[in-house]
Amino acid sequence: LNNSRLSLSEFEHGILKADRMVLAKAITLVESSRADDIALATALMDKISVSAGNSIRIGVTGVPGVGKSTFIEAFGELIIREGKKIAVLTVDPSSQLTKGSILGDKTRMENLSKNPNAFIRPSSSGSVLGGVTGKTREAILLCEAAGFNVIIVETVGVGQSEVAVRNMVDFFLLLMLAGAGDELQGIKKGIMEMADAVVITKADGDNTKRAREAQAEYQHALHLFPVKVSGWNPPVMISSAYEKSGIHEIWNKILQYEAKIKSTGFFDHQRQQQNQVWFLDYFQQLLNADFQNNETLKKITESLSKLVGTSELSAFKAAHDLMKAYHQQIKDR
Ligand SMILES: Nc1nc2c(ncn2[C@@H]2O[C@H](COP(=O)(O)OP(=O)(O)OP(=O)(O)O)[C@@H](O)[C@H]2O)c(=O)[nH]1
Ligand SMILES: [Mg+2]
Repeated sequence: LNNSRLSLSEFEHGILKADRMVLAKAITLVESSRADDIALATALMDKISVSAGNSIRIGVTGVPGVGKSTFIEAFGELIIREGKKIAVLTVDPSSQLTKGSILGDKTRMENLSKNPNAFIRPSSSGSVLGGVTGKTREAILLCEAAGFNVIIVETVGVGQSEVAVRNMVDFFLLLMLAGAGDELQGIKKGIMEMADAVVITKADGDNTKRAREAQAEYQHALHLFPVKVSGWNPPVMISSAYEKSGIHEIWNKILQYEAKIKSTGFFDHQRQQQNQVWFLDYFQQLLNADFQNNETLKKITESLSKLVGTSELSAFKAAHDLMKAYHQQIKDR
């Protein structure tokens, strides 16, 4: 199985049978930029789409070291005991440059990764295409088709990746540290506004009192934000992944949220909107790839760029010339 390429139906049936090896290979396939892989991946995504969607998608973010991985491990163990199957996908915007903390993440979720009802997969943003989140959306659908009904997307809170992740989940959880300075620890107001819940982590030992104080503070801060379109009031909770406290309460809140937005229709509405965003995003990627894979256009781009560099041509005119060349290439196909 390892070296042979799977056929479309082998992929499809393996995924529907919840074969984790096939699932892992399918995610690798959708991440590939080889032309024949893209064709197969497209056919596969089309096939499995009808079996996807049956899950709650939860985004987890927070500054490095806030305790995301440790929390997800404790959270995952709890909800597996409740009979769920959990997939954890990590989006690491730094991994393109530094290969990120992917290995660290795996070892930190050691227990969870051994559990047959869990699937942990760092997403590779190694390719130029797909932006910070790579093929995370495809991975979500593949995991759902394989029967994982709780999907966690972990991303590190350094900026650009949060908005992308917010646009692919139903519920967005922001983890925060107590007493790390009240300047919202570099977490921008915009990110707090996106949160459906805030959790103060590491509420154990000496830190418990500070965690409670931070809880009150942030709850107050959240009250000042405009009412959410979902009609949901984001709570601030405290938790210790070490003592496994507060985890159950967080899961109950998520269930409460899910019930509420399903009854109002916001759940479906949000997913439909996200699909529309995805469609346009993906089309942008295809356009970029179409352009970048053309050798003639590459050469024209280089020579125009030189002329712009020496001020022989304005950037504006050069861009329009390049567009004309692109249209010509399409005609000549
Ligand atoms: N006291 C205490 N420490 C914790 C708790 N959870 C995590 N930590 C510690 O905090 C550090 C960071 O935890 P991680 O779970 O790796 O944090 P992270 O947010 O995933 O970090 P990155 O993946 O690097 O962004 C580790 O040393 C953990 O042992 C907790 O509940 N209580
Ligand atoms: Mg982590």
